Amino acid sequence: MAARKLLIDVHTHVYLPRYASVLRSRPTAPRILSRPTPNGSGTEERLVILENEPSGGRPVGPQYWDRDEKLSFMDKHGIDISIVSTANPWLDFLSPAEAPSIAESLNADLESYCSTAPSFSSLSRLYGFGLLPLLPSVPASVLLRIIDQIASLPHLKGVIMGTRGLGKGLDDEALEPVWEALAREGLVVFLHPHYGIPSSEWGERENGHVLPLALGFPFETTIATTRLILSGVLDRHPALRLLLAHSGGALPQLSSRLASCIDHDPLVAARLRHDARWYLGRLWFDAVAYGREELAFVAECVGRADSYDKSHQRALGAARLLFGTDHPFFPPLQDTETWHSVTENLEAIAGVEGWSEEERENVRGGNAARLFGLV
Ligand code: 5CU
Repeated sequence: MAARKLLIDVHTHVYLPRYASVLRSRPTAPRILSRPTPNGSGTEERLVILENEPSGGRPVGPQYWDRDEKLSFMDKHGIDISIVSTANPWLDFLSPAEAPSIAESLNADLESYCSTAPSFSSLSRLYGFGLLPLLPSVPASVLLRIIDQIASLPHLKGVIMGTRGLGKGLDDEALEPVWEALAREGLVVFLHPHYGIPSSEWGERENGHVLPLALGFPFETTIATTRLILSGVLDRHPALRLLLAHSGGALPQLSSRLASCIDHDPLVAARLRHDARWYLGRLWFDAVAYGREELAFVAECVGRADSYDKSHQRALGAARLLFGTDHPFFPPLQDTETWHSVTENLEAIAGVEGWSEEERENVRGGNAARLFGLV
């Protein structure tokens, strides 16, 4: 099958049944709680995962754990392949003693979720990102053992990772063996936010989930990736492949300011091997930006590492952007056949000025097929 015809979703989540059971067993967030339905006719489950989430949480149901629901969502939107990841907050709330074995079990569960899915040609419709027990005091030897496990599972193509690392962020020296092993094994790191920025920044007016999701999530990714770049991780591990959620947040917009601040800081100026903007061209970005102007802008910033010409930059950047949906988050408020959160991202890809049809096809699936070794 020609890779350029595939629609591949690289940003799509699941709470596997084992994980949902853990959430159901918890008295505090993150948790799944059960309560009577408003009309009193039965019970309903609600998901409470974000800081300051209203205590009643949000509706949660089989779309979060049932594989048939994932496949039916894919069919409805013409998605051929999904690279599925556990949704936030991963294992962050577990104790360092219990997280490693739960990580190993969930990785095995995800392999079986993918490997027993329908396939077409020589490909499965489902692949996955595994989990690492990234918690303070989990020894490197345990992390390396679980990286080995993930690398040995044929449908797992990488790991999903939050921004806290082992508790001190992604610029922590203790993560060096982890970066080295991930790079050596060719596992893609999908960097995803959860914590946002302190909720004190959101004021007193009730704005639902809008500020934490629209701004907090991308700012968290921006800060974490910047710290990773500043610590030289990408210089020391050139083979490390990082995929940033939500098109890298504000990093493209702020990359020249970052470069200038580095240039003018005596402590940091000599630390990196490259100008800060160069590192953008070494990263991958999901195309979950909801607008063609934003995609065009990200592509230009990413392509700037290798060209001075604006339309060439946009074309080069197209090789680093990958379609995603964020399913099962952002369902439509009214019942519709397809999800606006998905069609809007597909329309954005179709609408970027200056992209050739081949570049659009690459963003839809060709780039993912190559990044995850599906061709
Ligand atoms: O709506 C949300 O809370 C989320 C979330 O938690 N994680 C995610 O990936 N997208 C939306």
